[in-house]
Amino acid sequence: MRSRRAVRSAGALGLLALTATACSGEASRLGMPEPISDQAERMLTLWQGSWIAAFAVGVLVWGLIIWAVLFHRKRTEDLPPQVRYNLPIEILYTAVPFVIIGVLFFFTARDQDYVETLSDDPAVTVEVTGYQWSWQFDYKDSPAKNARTIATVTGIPVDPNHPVPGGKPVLTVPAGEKVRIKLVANDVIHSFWVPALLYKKDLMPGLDNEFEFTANKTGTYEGRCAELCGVDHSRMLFQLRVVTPEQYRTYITNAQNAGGAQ
Ligand SMILES: [Cu+2]
Repeated sequence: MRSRRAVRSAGALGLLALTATACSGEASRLGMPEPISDQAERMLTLWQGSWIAAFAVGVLVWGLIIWAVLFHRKRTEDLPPQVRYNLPIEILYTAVPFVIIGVLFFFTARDQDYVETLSDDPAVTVEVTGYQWSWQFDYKDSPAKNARTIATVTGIPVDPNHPVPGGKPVLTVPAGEKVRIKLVANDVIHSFWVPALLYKKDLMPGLDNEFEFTANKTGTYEGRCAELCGVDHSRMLFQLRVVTPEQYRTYITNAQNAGGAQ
């Protein structure tokens, strides 16, 4: 009787810890950075939901183990009743994992669809070219293939141990507007990664990758190449700067006045 109570309070404690974790900001992100786009928020929710599902399965399994340890210990030298199989239980533990996989698959497919959706008319299109070992950001007047470049930012490799202020190329985008990122590589495979977007995508020679996001927090966020692309891979640093739409228009106008390049 006492051990049954112990199991119950252990379970309650576990649930309490889980709830407390889920309610306190940073811990509730379970290792993810603070999301700064609509798409990133969706990714975070998927991540948290997957962990809750995993914890639920974990609690059930730990509970069964503890129950077996406490209530089915060896008490005598007699063999316990030998049973071959229990059909309902066999069916249950074959079917339940499929149900779990089905649920995880459903939410993953739904959210991947949302995150990978491309609109017909993004407010801003930037062609991002990765090269050994930096980035070029070409602001385009439309997402079309033959679009005109209206401004360009070309980066140089950064010393990751001694980054100088202003040394990283900056990708400037407006908050609250759809931004299309077209990913281009002409030498080797790179990967565009801004941790705060909770997203990364490869830049592959000969393959035109693209994605969209809508930033919802202004600020400056670090970005880097996430594909080992050669000896100076670690120098492929950049920054994503999210500004207000007004600041963005001013930025682009100034860049255009400066000859479309800076
Ligand atoms: Cu790279």
